[in-house]
Amino acid sequence: MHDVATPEGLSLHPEWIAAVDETRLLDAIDGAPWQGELKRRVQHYGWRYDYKARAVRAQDYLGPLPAWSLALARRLADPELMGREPDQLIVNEYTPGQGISQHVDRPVFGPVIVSLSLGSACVMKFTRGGARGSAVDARELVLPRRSLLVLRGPARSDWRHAIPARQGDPIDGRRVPRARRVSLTFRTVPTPTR
Ligand SMILES: O=C(O)CCC(=O)C(=O)O
Repeated sequence: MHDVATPEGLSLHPEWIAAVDETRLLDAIDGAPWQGELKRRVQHYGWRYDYKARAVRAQDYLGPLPAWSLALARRLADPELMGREPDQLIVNEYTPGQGISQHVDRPVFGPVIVSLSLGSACVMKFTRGGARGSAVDARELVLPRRSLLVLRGPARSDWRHAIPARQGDPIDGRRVPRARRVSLTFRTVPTPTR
């Protein structure tokens, strides 16, 4: 049954990868070039996402996902998760104090978005409503390191998600300082924007 404390369509899978795999993934990611076009550093694989145009176009195809991500992509094809292998991956790096502003992933991406947290926990904030004076519905969820967040249905398409830009998070009644967090957000691109 859906937990009313979380948006419908959201599931969180703690310890989705082992600590040894977390270290291996971080080493592979840090061995690849980072792009610095945003406040935070990113790496794009599969398809480049144009943040200004908020689009993925046919010419933005970058090639297959990197070898270090393929075992994850295969696991994500599980019908309980994405139901097919993702073909797009954005790696985001957040140093303490960095976050991501609220957004809903663009419809150019497929119906399921997943995000794997490495290195540090953080709180993700979900909000809905607020247009034309309606009340804002807000929920907060702790994403532990090595957990997999899955967003589908209303959680993917109706709720905005954000990571507040701050140095620490309230977790289990105490303030936990953040460390460097690296997230792997896997998506599908059914048809690129023209
Ligand atoms: O860091 C995350 O877990 C979420 C990243 C995200 O929302 C995005 O890249 O659009």
